[in-house]
Amino acid sequence: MDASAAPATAQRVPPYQPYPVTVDEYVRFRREGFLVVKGLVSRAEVEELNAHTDAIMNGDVHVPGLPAPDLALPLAERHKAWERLHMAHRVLEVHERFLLHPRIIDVLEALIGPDVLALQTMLFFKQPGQAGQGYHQDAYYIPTQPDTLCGAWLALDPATEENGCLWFTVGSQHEPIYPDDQVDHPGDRLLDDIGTICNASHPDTSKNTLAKIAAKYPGAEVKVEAEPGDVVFFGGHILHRSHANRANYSRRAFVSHYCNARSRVPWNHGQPYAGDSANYLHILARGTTHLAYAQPKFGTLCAANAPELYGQRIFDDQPHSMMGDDNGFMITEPHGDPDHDD
Ligand SMILES: O=C(O)CCC(=O)C(=O)O
Repeated sequence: MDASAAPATAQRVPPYQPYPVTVDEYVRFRREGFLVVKGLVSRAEVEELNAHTDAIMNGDVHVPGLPAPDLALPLAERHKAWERLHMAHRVLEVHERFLLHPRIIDVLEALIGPDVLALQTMLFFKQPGQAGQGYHQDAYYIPTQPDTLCGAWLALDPATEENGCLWFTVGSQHEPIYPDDQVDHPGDRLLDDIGTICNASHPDTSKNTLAKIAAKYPGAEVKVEAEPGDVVFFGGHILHRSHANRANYSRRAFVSHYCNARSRVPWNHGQPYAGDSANYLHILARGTTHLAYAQPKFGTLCAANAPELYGQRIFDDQPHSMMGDDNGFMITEPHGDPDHDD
């Protein structure tokens, strides 16, 4: 075929080996509340993100909207100034590319899809001595309605107990979202007996009263050590935390959050938005939706701008669900079979 006749998107598609999610992985995600996919992102890609992270800390890359680091400070001191960077996918191409990484979205498609909306990015620098994050539930911070939030935590350095890896309280994924009375937080207040918490995310368990909820699951907290390129997926309700970095090496991670693209999202990282939901500001990563969505600012290929690749690829006039097939893989299945959908 004459290359000039190829569709524009086909010419731009990077080499991409899809990640097929098994039914067993889906079940583990539901049973444990989290799922580790080893080596989902290549070492070369991790190195690119690490070089970018170093360049930010050294002042070689400027993050629009943030002051440049104080170059008068010694390097080690300067590095301590960076803890985490939020929502940089709106200003830096590389963050958008990792937010929409097709293999990460393959897994999300199976776990919470098939329609996936990309909401948020955080780059954790976690240099030696930097603090961890105490018990919290992510859906407390990022509400989605229906609640379909899922995090994807990409290890950029080896994450160990010593440098502050993630810990999950298995079983707590079934807990509601606890409201905080001190900050007028909604939580799952419709539950009569829910009670309230305070100081979510505080590392001190005598102040962070989610520790009392964690205590309902004795012996169920598991540490998740990870290698660069491993991705940890976790739902919005599971109690999790990380401890301070006590090592002399960094524990960097790139963390993104997503929901099913058919959930309403009354959230724009604390920034204003028009109307009753901010879906129109978040990017459609996979599938389709009847709700609004944004285009990626830097043109990373995804369902929003390349529906023929990442959208509803077959029977596009029919709704789809994720289902297990006879070979033990999660697949996208259209509805509309008269034998089943009466
Ligand atoms: O990476 C960490 O230390 C904490 C990350 C976390 O808890 C989150 O992204 O919800």
